[in-house]
Amino acid sequence: YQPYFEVKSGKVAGFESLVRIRDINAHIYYPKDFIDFLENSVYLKDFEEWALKEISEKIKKWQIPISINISAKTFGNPLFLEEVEKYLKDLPVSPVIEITERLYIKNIKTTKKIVSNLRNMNVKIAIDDFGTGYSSLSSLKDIDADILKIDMSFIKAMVNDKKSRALVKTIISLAQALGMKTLAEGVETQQQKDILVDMGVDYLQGFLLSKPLPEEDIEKLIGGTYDRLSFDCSSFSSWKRNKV
Ligand code: G
Ligand code: MN
Repeated sequence: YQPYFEVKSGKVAGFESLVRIRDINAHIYYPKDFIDFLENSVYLKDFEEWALKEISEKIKKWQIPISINISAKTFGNPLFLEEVEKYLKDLPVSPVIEITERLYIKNIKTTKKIVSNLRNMNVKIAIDDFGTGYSSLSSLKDIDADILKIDMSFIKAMVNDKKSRALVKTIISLAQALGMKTLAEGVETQQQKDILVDMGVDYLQGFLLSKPLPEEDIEKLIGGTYDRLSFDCSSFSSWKRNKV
């Protein structure tokens, strides 16, 4: 679970759930090592059902929004909406489903219908990797989402490149004008953070603030010290180093 932070309050606003496999030798496998296999295997359905159930339980337990990344293959499957209804509908705190901009734009009519169904179940929508691969500005008006996640490549490039900076600034203003929140992905340096805060981004996520954490660490954090999950009073990473 990787925390993301609200700039206005400086506090953690939610977690993005990320899957890792730990084998018996404690070796960690990342999605890039297994996602293609999984998506084309008979295990996909069980895996997804497990993931949705897990998120639902954690949201109820931790009382904080949790995002889940959904692949194109799953998103297009008619059973997907049924499973979301079973596990994520009308939770006390809204879950967030992340889909890539690519997927959204590729099949805009179908996607819009599914998204509207999801939103009726009180599920929020975030657009992942926003800005990559498509002419995003013209497609923005067709996207019905709660959060735009600005791709890490822009966050990296904007520090030394004026044009990238202008692009990030424009994405943020446009999103604001269209009633969407913005989240900067992959924030790794203080300089990136300062520029983004100055531009009015709503949320920050990245190694500067926190790496993804195992469930056990989140449990420890939630245990009474929630208020310290803030980048204003103490950076989350240093808090972790001192306390855990
Ligand atoms: O595509 P998506 O945004 O879902 O990818 C999230 C991935 O990005 C996770 O695997 C996470 O570990 C990684 N990640 C998160 N924050 C950072 C960061 O600050 N720098 C880098 N290089 N990777 C990050
Ligand atoms: Mn994501």
